[in-house]
Amino acid sequence: MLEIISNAISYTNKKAIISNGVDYSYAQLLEASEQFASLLLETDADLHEARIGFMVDPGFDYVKVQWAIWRAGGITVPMCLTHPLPSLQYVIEDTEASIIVVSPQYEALLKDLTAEKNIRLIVLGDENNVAPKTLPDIDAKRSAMILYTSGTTNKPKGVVTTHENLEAQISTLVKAWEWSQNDHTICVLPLHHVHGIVNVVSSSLWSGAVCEFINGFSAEHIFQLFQKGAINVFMAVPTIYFKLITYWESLTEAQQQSMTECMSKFRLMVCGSAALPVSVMERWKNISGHVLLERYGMTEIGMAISNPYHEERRAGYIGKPLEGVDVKLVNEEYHEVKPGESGEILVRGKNVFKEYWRKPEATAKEFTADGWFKTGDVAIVEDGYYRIMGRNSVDIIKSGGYKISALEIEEELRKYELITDCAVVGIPNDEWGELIVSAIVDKDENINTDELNKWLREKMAAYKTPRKYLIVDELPRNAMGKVTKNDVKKLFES
Ligand code: MCA
Ligand code: AMP
Repeated sequence: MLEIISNAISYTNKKAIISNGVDYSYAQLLEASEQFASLLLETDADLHEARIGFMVDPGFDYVKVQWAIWRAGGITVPMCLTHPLPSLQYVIEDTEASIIVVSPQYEALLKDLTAEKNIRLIVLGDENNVAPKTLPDIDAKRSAMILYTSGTTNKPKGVVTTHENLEAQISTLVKAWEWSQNDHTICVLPLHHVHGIVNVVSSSLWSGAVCEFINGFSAEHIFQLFQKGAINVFMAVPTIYFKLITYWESLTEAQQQSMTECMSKFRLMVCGSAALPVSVMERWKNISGHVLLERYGMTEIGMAISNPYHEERRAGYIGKPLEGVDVKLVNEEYHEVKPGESGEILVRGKNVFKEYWRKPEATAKEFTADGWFKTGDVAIVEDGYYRIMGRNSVDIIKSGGYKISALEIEEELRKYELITDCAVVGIPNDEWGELIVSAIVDKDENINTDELNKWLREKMAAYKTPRKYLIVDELPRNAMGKVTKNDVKKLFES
């Protein structure tokens, strides 16, 4: 039996989830996911790794559907709730999803597409009651989840993780950060990425803890829930801590004091997905009394490096390799660097994903001959602590904790009639980490960038669209004619 399910059986009467103000026990989660698994199966005994897309709001229903897919032998394909139709269609077509499950408000968006492609569409709330079936026994080596991640190719790739990968990723964190049944966390992150799915929801439910949900980010709502006094574990990206600090600063002195007091009782506060600026870490310590625990991860590997739970959490560093995760730094020839030298982070272990979905060449390219995964991130080790120095590719941007491919945005922009050429880069920004910006060549000089952005938002998620445009006569290029992205960044400095 899958470990997350057998664990849940041992907590049956405990509270598992709070969503929309309603409490749900582990027993309810087990029963509802068994029932839904039976519905997914219809007359089959096993979904045999069919890809099941789902677009379900964070909360009890999300976990019910996720566990049901796993228990019925399918692969979960969580879809982003804010993606426009073309991005969703890409995921649905690429995975060849055979069933799509949606919260009612997403039905209209996907109805025509699913009908046209003959995909079974299940709208939550409309499902018929079916008799519980005997569920298949799932081998941990089977594929469990596909998440889409942007990389150095223009279209996002599906990252396939097995149950064994997920179990390794979760159990390592549960041990390192000492999750227990007494914990109560809140999920404020989107649930189509590892941070929310593995670090928050799965780790808490694996441990018998309570996972509370809010739908969409709101600093005010988060602080209101903190003040109830039950939440003791919090995880977020640097942008969220930045936004919480800004909100806290807008409160009266009495409100600030009361917030500070309630946060001082927390057990743990973690930050990751992008570099945590030392200034944010220090301001948060003044506000909450907590030294944020910064850790480093990636969709393909879950978490790999983390500051310690008990020992020093060093500002500006991502910490030390987690138990069960092998890490080394290498030079361009993939030879290990000397101590004190910087190199690309390579990772090996049960946490490392199985493959990019139906992309054997891309998969092979990202691994060394002896099985180490190439992260593309460059780091250095100082006193045993890893520090991120940068990334191998300028075409990868991290904004608000989201990984975004400059190439994907450029490809879309070039389809806009009035654009002759363009170059997308990320420029440093205190709040977002990096801000996406684009230089565009507009021969006729009549591009209205508001119109352009409106057009782009119909094609891709709002968080992927440039915040600023600069119209230029030509893009900076080197002698070979290649656009020099560092010079494009400089254009925005001036
Ligand atoms: C939203 N906006 C952005 C971004 N996101 N602008 C720049 N960069 C972004 N990433 C813009 C919207 O377009 C909108 O602009 C305005 O901000 C408000 O949008 P809204 O959606 O309301 O934003 P928000 O709700 O304030 O969201 C901010 C957020 C969100 C909560 C920080 O970006 C977020 O949830 N980020 C977390 C992503 C995450 O989970 N990453 C983990 C990946 P306008 O008003 O003009 O429309 S997993 C990972 O990285 C690995 C495994 C790891 O290590 O964890
Ligand atoms: P994703 O593919 O969305 O999972 O993003 C993974 C990337 O996020 C990594 O390759 C890093 O570049 C970045 N990242 C995650 N955590 C950190 C961190 N603590 N500091 C700096 N970069 C990070």
